[in-house]
Amino acid sequence: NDEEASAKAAAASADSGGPTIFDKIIAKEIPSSIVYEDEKVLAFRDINPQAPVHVLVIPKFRNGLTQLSKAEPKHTEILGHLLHAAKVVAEKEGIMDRFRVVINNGPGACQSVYHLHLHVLGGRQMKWPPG
Ligand code: IU
Repeated sequence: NDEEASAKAAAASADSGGPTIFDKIIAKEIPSSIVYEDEKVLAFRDINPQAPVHVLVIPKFRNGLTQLSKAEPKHTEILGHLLHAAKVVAEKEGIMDRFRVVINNGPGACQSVYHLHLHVLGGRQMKWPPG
């Protein structure tokens, strides 16, 4: 709803380049519900799901990728790995033929955590265009 959307927009902040809560999730200092993990990426359930399936896929080593707009040629391998992991998540969650992958970039797109992450969403009819 609108109230939730504006709360999320207000929570959106700028890129400080500092550590984020995802570092603690990767270090398992904060528990998360892990869906998939390998040496490069971690996929875990979003704490505030926007669909029956809402999983975040993140690089374990941020390496400057606070947001997609910071991507450089050195990041192409991890970017591909993240997208492949999103597919694996969709497969594991049983939504292979009906899922969406979203990257919010910057305050104007409601990015709130500055550690690159893919949202994998599904398990309900998705609307287009997204809000
Ligand atoms: P965004 O694209 O930066 O807005 O997405 C950040 C997501 O991280 C958002 O969907 C939050 O619900 C989610 N999240 C989380 O899963 N666990 C946390 O501890 C925090 C945020 I803070």
